Amino acid sequence: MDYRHIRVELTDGVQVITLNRPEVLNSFHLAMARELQDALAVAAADDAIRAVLLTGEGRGFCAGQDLAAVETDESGTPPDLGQTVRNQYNPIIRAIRRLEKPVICAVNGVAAGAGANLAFACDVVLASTAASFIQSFSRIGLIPDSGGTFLLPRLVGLGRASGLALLGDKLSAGQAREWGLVWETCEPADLMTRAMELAAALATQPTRGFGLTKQALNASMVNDLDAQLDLEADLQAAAGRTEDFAEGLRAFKAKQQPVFRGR
Ligand code: T3D
Repeated sequence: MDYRHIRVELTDGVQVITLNRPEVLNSFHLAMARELQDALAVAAADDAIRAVLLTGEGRGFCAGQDLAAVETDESGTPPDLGQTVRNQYNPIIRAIRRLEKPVICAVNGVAAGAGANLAFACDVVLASTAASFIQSFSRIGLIPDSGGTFLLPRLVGLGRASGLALLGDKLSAGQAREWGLVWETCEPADLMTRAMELAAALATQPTRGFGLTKQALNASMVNDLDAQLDLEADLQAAAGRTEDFAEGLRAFKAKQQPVFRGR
């Protein structure tokens, strides 16, 4: 696919995806959503890609739905927002959570609405000190989508999730870090260097093991302890059959650095 609204580059095993509609703070219309869906499908299929780094061009990360692209018609028929959510956002959130490779998000500026929840769906979130997060849905009469009502209570607890969703207040990068929504904050000028360093390091690690870890963490959000213990046993059995585990064990015994190939 030719990308017009995102940029995609492969460097050191890292697929860097940059949302690229800076004039509207990288808000989503259908075409940009389709391109991001395609890039994530490529990431899943291409063994040369061992980590994904998602960021935004310009002063914003992503302002959620492009509100200018929401169709209204003169007869007063309301737009079918359910269709937008099903076609645009749900496939992206599912793809990120199901991708058996780490997804790092470098939040370079404001992340609002679906843009905030897109960031929170990623595995490791870095944020510039200039970044902020807003569940702006309530400001226009909508509900948090893109996994927000699932992930936020699990990430920050019901009280904070309710406050964020109902009040729609801007959360600074520092506050988001204190609340555990962000792994690390850095100066704006350092964000991409730090994010790339982290993503490139993850891309040299046991990718299959990461994929299995993501499966376990996803399932932990709905399983009880018994089910999760059983799943851990199954997934550990699969991890034990990977070439990377054999390499990790060999290197440990030989007191050498392992060379993981993601197999
Ligand atoms: O189909 C469906 O709608 C269902 C799915 C919903 C998912 C959602 O994400 S709903 C939530 C949609 N997003 C928002 O409500 C956020 C709207 N934007 C803002 O509240 C503010 O722009 C920000 C708080 C994010 C940033 O404020 P600020 O002051 O830093 O920037 P700005 O001046 O408001 O925006 C800069 C430009 O981007 C501006 O255009 P202009 O005036 O320079 O030509 C603004 O109109 C444009 N822009 C920002 N956000 C959006 C947008 N254009 C279209 N859609 C946007 N979401």
